[in-house]
Amino acid sequence: MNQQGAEPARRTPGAIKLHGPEGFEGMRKAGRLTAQCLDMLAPMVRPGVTTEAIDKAVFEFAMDHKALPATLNYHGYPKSCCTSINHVVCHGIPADKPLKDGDIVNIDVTLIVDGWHGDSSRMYGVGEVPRRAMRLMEITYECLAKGIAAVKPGARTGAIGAAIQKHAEAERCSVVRDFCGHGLGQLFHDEPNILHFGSANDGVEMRPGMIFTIEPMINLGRPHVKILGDGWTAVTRDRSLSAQFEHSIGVTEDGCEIFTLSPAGLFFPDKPDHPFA
Ligand code: HM4
Ligand code: CO
Repeated sequence: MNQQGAEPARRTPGAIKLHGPEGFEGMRKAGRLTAQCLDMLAPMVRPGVTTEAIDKAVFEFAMDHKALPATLNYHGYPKSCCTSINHVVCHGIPADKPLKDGDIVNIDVTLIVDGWHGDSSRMYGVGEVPRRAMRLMEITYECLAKGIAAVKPGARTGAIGAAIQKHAEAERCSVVRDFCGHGLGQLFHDEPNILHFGSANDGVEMRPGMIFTIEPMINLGRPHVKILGDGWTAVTRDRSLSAQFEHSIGVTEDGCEIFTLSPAGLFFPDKPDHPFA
């Protein structure tokens, strides 16, 4: 599509695509549907529900809306979403184990709509959530908000990571180093890498038309992770709780556009006063 459009995606010397209005329009549709899918899951996330049932709901939502779940068969990944519970950092595989009262779970969905990828994840509390878990979710949400606030043309991508790390560590939490945000559009994972830590001088200069995710993973304990024997599930080495929030965004002339805002205001309903709750 971007080969024939009036304003095709251009390539910079750093090989990072700069998308035009067609790309932004494609991302709005994909991002909105992904957000609606995550909204649809909110009332499902309660004690006794299996992550397999959540996965099935994501698959059926995609089919009902002429979309494809990007993770399904991606490098052998077997499911339509990732469900990462408690000390699982990311890429948890939906299974037949039921959610239990007090769990916190990240659900990460990427839907492909007309070739464009909308990628977002949120935290959901299951029943009554302990105060320290609630606090971790709040801090992680704030880390994403601060990362997004650092997006503007002329600044470097490192400004995003610096803002996130500063807030996480001020709250005595740690930033996972092993996974990062990524460029996306007609590809699921593209350049640039968006680190969630580091210095404002790191990375590449942001330019209008760049599209990427910001998806900080924040731990209550140490930052180190290990991958389980299934080859996917990343867990904290110290088994401390981990949380993650993710939006897909596009850099504009004066800041950024968030493609995956919740139409129902359910991105993080526990903080309804926040910028994109
Ligand atoms: S694969 N989720 N995520 N996540 N991958 C199945 C479910 C998945 C990822 C992923 C965050 C950042 C980067 C990536 C990635 C290659 C190297 C193949 C492009 O896979 O960069 O994959
Ligand atoms: Co991923």
